Amino acid sequence: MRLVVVSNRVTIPDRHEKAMAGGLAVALREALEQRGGLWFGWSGAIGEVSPTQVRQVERGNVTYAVTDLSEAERQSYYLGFSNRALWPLMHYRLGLTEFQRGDYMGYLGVNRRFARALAGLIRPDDLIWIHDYHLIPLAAELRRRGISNRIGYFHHIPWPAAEVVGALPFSATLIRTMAAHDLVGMQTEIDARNLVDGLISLCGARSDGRHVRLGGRRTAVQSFPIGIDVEGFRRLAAASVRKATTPLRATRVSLGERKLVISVDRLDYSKGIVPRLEAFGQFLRNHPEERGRVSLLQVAPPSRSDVPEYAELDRQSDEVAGRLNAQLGEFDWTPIRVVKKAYSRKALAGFYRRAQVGLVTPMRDGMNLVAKEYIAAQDPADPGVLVLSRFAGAAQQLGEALIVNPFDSQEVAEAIRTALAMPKTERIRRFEQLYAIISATDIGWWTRRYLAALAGEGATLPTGEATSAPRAGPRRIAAATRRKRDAAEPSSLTMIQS
Ligand code: GDG
Repeated sequence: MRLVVVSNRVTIPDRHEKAMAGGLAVALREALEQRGGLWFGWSGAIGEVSPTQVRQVERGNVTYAVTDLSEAERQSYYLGFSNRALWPLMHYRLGLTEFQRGDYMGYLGVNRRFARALAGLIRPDDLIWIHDYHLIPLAAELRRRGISNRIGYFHHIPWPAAEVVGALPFSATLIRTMAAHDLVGMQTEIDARNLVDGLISLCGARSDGRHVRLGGRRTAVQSFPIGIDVEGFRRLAAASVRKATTPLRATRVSLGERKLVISVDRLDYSKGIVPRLEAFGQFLRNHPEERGRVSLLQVAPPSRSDVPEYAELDRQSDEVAGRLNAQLGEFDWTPIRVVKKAYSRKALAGFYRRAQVGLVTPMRDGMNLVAKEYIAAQDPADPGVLVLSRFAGAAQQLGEALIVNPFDSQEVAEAIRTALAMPKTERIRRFEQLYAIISATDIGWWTRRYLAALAGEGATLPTGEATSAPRAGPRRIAAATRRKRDAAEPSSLTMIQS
């Protein structure tokens, strides 16, 4: 069975380069290479578009089929409806949700155009796997064109409660198109439950808990918590100690013996960057004895800078970091460093390994891969501590982290203090539990599990079973650690959808 992956953005790999990005993009490419297949989506370029214009490039047994967007489509489909309406809505930020009918029409139009172009490329027994919120109505458009293949969808971001979804004009019309899939994958059980509730209350669907029935179709809705290339990241981090990257060497010089707290996020309001900086300031005010002994490094590569809310966040984060540094810093110590650029994966792995605390406090997040990368990068003999927002999907799996409410700056401040003071035995105990979970549910596990469910291999699981990864002790960790796998190359951002 050939695999067809559809995502908003498609990056065609260079002939000479093995793996351009890490994590998800590489995992999908590997799945495509194993089965042979097609990857369809937006090229990232803006141009004149004809309705079915598609450029095809062959790389081994994978065909990359891409189409450009017109400037009007980029504005309405991508910046407008996807990133100013669906993104904030799905992250529970109704106050930031900007709904424009024209944008919605543009969104539907691009999905229709993609369906038309894609339908001509599909073979009868292809498995079709659609990714993310840009492409919610795509399957329904494919069905209208007579495509009866098995179609799956994976939603990378949170799916909010029906009350929140219902605030979006035309929400019932939009979300009922989810029923055009055979399988819908969510990051967590909560997201899966929210979708099923929404389909029942907004669209009149019926459900037995495992499946939703709507419009004569039966759709399985399940959680599949996404993972990372644990072994690849572990190796990158271990190598960073043997052969320090330039940024890591520079960090050693500038930090000396000081402790480091690390945060890594796209510059996005869902990640809670500004409240986190404030919480770090709170921590230094609560514990003056820590001043001069620890710094926060926030890596925040710019993202979606054409969207006004992101430009505002850019300004705010500079302002807050500047104010806190001015109020709390010393001539020889800067409490907070915010760097707005992307580093290689290798450099990131080195930063994670060097940091005593991984501070991952999004206000909402589908999963959050940084939390898992931080764990994977630790030295098992002397690991750091993960402080994790309860509103990241990852918190459903990583209960041994210090779980915090990111809206409570005092709680976050005290968790930073607890993490910095945690005895080694407790750090090791927590690390071992967390490492066992992330390696048992790594990116390979996720891809295999999703594709097996989509292909209908084995009975579908009740919602929730997929989230409970086996808990494992140190022996299992050692075995997982020994497993050989190709290390991912340093990369630009891993995300295929943003
Ligand atoms: C969406 C969902 C879900 C960041 N800075 C640099 C860099 N990164 C990499 C990280 C990580 C990735 O980007 C970000 O992944 P997240 O999961 O944290 O967040 P989103 O981009 O919002 O992703 C999210 C994910 O989809 C997968 O389903 O977990 O909830 O929002 O891998 O390391 N990579 C490099 N340099 C950087 O400066 N190389």
